Amino acid sequence: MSLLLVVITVFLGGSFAIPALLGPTYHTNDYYTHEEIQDYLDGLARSYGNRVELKEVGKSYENRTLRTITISNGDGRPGKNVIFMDAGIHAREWLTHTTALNIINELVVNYEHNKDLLEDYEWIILPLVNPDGYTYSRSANWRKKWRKNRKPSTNGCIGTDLNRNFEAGWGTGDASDDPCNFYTYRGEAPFSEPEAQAIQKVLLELSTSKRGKLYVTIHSAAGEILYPWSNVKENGHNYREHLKIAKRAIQAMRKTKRPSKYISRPGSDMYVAGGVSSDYAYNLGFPLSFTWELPKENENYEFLFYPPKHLIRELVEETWIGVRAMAESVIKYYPTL
Ligand code: 0X9
Ligand code: ZN
Repeated sequence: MSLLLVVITVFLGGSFAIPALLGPTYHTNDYYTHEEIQDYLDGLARSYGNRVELKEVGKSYENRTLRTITISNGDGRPGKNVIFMDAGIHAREWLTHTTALNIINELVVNYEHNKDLLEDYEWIILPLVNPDGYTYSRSANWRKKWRKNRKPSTNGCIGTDLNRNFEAGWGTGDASDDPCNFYTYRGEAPFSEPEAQAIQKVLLELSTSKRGKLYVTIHSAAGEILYPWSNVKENGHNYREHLKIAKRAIQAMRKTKRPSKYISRPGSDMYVAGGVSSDYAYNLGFPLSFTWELPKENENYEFLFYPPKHLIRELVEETWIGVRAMAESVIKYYPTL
């Protein structure tokens, strides 16, 4: 090999050249910080500018930027249907944004394998709804159970449960009116919280334009795919379609090496909770709306809000198989199911 070739080979193999040439890589070896998530999104926008668009949809209480990534196949056809997903509403559910990043990675970096999902649909993903709560939950071990956002209320207690802050049966069921409640404080009023407003904004745009067909909000950890309603003990009008689609996702995941346990039912069968985002989306006219609760435990019965790092890969890969199957059945069969 000539010296020139050696130099080029070493250069291309170096840590600077590879990311610059191939774009950013998503690693499953750790939980990304809010900043690392933003860097990853920026890198995708730089490398795949024709298929990726970033949009600021709000600011968190502590002024962190909330951004969506819109993924298309770059053909420029306007008015396509949209699948909208978010993750990280609850601070301690670390696996959820990791899962969202893997979904983004599949659609953008692994585009060639997944482009059928982008033919007639765009995907909009808000990977981290609650960066303040998440950052707080990372900052010390005893803060790891934090669930709410970080905005103080008038009596000095901190945080609202963002998944009780939406205008859909606000305040009913498992929702607290006590600002000091550690888990389920509903907030001062529906949409009192900037992070819930950010999701609302996206949902409103997509329902007004009638482009929004499927909303999936990713939570953990229960191993359930929940459909409307959550705030009343009733089924949504098209619950059969919801159930069929969820079952297809679960069936697809059963084919993985070590399948997690999953069931599907209306949210209110788990427990009645008012003010949740998936009910709000359904109310607005999203025909399909799910709360996807990632698996609860693995075979060692480990608690899975923040599974051990070595399990991240197989968990996010399993979920992608389910998400793919869900999207496929929506794209192929909805609304003729
Ligand atoms: O309680 C919630 O907000 C969600 N579960 S979590 O453990 N991630 O907090 C579930 C919301 C869906 N609706 C109902 N279960 N009613
Ligand atoms: Zn949750």
